[in-house]
Formats: sequence, C-alpha cells, structure tokens
Amino acid sequence: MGGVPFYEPGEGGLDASRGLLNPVENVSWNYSNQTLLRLGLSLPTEAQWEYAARAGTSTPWWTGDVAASLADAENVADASARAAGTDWVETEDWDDGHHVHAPIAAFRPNPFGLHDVLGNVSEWCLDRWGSFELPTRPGDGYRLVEGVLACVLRGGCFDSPAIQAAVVERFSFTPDISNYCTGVRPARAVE
Ligand SMILES: [Ca+2]
Repeated sequence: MGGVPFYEPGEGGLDASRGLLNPVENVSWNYSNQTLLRLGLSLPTEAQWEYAARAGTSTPWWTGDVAASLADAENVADASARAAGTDWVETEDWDDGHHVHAPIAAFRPNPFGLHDVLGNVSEWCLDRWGSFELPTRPGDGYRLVEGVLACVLRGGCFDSPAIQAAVVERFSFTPDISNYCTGVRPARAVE
C-alpha cells in the first residue's frame, strides 16, 4: 500500500479535509500487524484494548450511562453527518462537529489519557473472533480461538450511532479487509 491510506475524497458524503493528525484508516489487519511488528509494536489484544478503553469505568461508555454523554468526548454518527449528506440509517441528535474521522485530541481523553477510543475509526485487535466464554492466554488475555480467520475490531466508528460505539461492542472482518472504518491503535509492552 503506498502513500497515506485515506478514503477517497467525495466518497458518499465523506469528503472532508484531514491531515497527519487524523488517524489512518483503510488498513487491513494484515497490513496493520506487519507494520507494527516491523516497528517493535503490536496490535493490542481485545483484553488490553478493553482495559484501556474502559480506563477504570464500568459504564456502557467510559463517559457514563447515557449515550448523550459522548457528545463532547467521542466522534460518532451525528447531526453533522446528516448535514453532510450521508445516508447512514442511525445518527445521534447532537452535533459533534465531525462527520468523518477527527484529528487526534479534537475531543477530551478518557481517564487514562487516551483519545478517540470510541467512535472515530475502529481499531483492530490481535485476537481472532471468538466467544467471550473461550479461555484466554495468561498475561495478555489473548483469546484462544481455533479455526477462525476473522479478526476483531473494537470501538465503533465515526459512522456508528452511540450504541454501536459502546465499550463492549465488537465486530470482525477477515484480515485482508480494509475500509474507511478500519484503523489501528498500536500497543507496546510497559518496561
Ligand atoms: Ca461525528
């Protein structure tokens, strides 16, 4: 993949300015994993991702119990998406000012100081898709899944209504898939 991977301008109401502070998207699990390994980083496991995203909270969103608590904290499908002409089925009433992904630190961070863990772009995890009932590896919580190709994405996307950006929400794609919602948050062991 050459250049900076962004969606194509003009795609379905998604055209907007963006710069180097915007997150990459259109990255597959394979591309993300290979790139991070080359840099001495890794994809987070689902367990690591959720620990970081929750940041000590136990509510549906780290911002609280109600969807509207996201309004000044995370970039989800909102009134600005409707105004931009997107055809997304479900959007929130409030206007968060960003109908596509927002640059880093456009919204306040979670209690761990992490920005954009929900909404904005979805984040690949190391794990293959598997039931929460399956056992996990000691140490990093990697889920021990067999015979599954699809990999997990967490956090929702800028085109997600709040409910799909809840901390517990997850979905999956095969590792070769990429689109405007597939992004990455690098992880690194604490030394
Ligand atoms: Ca938004």
